[in-house]
Parts: sequence; structure tokens; C-alpha cells
Amino acid sequence: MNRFLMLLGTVLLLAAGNVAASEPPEYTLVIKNHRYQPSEIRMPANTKVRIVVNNQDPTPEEFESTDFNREKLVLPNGSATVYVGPLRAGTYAFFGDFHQDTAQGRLIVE
Ligand SMILES: [Cu+2]
Repeated sequence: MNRFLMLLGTVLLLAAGNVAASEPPEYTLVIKNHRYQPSEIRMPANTKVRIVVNNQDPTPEEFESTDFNREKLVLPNGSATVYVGPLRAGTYAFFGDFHQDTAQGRLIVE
């Protein structure tokens, strides 16, 4: 019985490890004064990631990219989660659709 429990424990640990490994890496982008902070995110190539966009402005913004084809509304003082990738190595621009003159950023995928 002890050996069975040890085996079971090992199996559960391995399963937990797999779950952790499949969680996409997370990055946080803050929108403040209609700018992205940071304005650049470095992320690994060929990997799906999760970007949490946190809008600290009192106005709505739309996180948007034509380079990696995403568009997501972020409410005033709200957050939105965007899944991006897997992408090949390169530089991909994103912007805030409602404040394109200032809200500009890019993903550096490497
Ligand atoms: Cu848009």
C-alpha cells in the first residue's frame, strides 16, 4: 500500500508539473495617459503567451494589432486578457485604436 501511495503521489506530481508547464507565460501592459507601459515586451518565439492589458485611464481603449491580428476593448479602469502567438521571431507592432498618436508599442519576439 505504501508503494502504491508513493507511486500515486509521483503520478500526481508529474501531472501538476505538466499543468504548470502548459500555462502560457503572462505579461502585463499598463495603459496610462494613453500610452503603453512598457512600450516593448520581449517574449519567446513559437510560444503562446497571455497579455493582461490594464487600462488605468478614465477612457476606454482598444488594444489592437494588425501585425498579429488582435483587437480587444479595454474598459476605463478595467483589464482585458489577450492570448498571442505562437509567433515567429520578429517585431510586431500594436497600438491603442482610440489614441493612436500616443498609444504605440511592439512585441520583440526572439
Ligand atoms: Cu479597432
